[in-house]
Amino acid sequence: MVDSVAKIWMNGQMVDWEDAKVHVLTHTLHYGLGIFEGIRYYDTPDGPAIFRLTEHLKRLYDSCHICRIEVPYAWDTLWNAHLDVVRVNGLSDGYIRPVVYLKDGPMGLLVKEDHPVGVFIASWAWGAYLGEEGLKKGISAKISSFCRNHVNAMMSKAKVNGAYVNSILAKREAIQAGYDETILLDTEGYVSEGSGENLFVVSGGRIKTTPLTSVLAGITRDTVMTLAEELGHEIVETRFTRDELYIAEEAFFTGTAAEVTPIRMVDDRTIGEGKPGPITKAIQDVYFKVVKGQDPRHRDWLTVV
Ligand code: PPE
Repeated sequence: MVDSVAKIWMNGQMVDWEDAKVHVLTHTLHYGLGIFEGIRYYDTPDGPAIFRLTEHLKRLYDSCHICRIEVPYAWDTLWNAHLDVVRVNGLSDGYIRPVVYLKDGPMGLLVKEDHPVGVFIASWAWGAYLGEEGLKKGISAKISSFCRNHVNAMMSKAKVNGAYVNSILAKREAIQAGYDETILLDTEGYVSEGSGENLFVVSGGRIKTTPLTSVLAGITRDTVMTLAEELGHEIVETRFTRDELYIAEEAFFTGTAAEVTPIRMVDDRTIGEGKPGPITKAIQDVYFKVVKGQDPRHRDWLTVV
């Protein structure tokens, strides 16, 4: 269970945690068309600060645009609601989960423009996504027998609720087999991403990441690309194969939940020396300094609550 906090913002009001409910005929529950985001806030010297709220909110609206869902609230309303959720719950750091969902309305697959749309913004405390030890020592991953959703079967730029069935199938398979996380290939067989993370490798001294085709345009991915360039590294967005991953010097996942998590093993092949490599460690280190407001750069990424 998620540890409860006091309040959830739901359709314009702050409601008590136990009262934040939807009807069983909520359309999104039946068919999965809905949009969500995952945002973290961190304890900084100036108090809790939300990391890259602008970019997350933009992706929320963009995802809705892709799926032709009209968000019934203005940008400023949702912006302030995120801040209010953090304030009212009083945690110093945590995770925020806005969801835009199709309410109960006409059933069936013909979703009309006037289908009622709801929005809620929940938050909870969420520690290291792949475990504290994983963050420090790296995790193991298994290439999935499931492919990442094909780009013309599911919109990869939209964070659609239903798209995550693909992630859940892959993740469960990997955990069942004794690994910490899964890595999906795209439908052409190239490395795509984790169940909820983008993927980077250090290969021949260069940092590579999957281009924005089959993957979500991760905000952490973008953050890490910026920070790595500032550390003097060149980043190449290019396709690579699973065997290139096997012989990479380093590999790591990025994501709001996963932050920067080193990968120490893929399909029982040790990556590099089987522990976080120097480039991964340097990026991880600067990432945590930036999100926690301990680095003078990129203060514009932080919204102090
Ligand atoms: N790919 C996928 C498929 C994905 O779900 C995420 C985020 C990312 C890449 C990284 O995106 P970003 O957070 O903008 O850097 N996954 C979210 C959901 C995780 C969950 O288990 O729930 C997250 O990290 O918040």
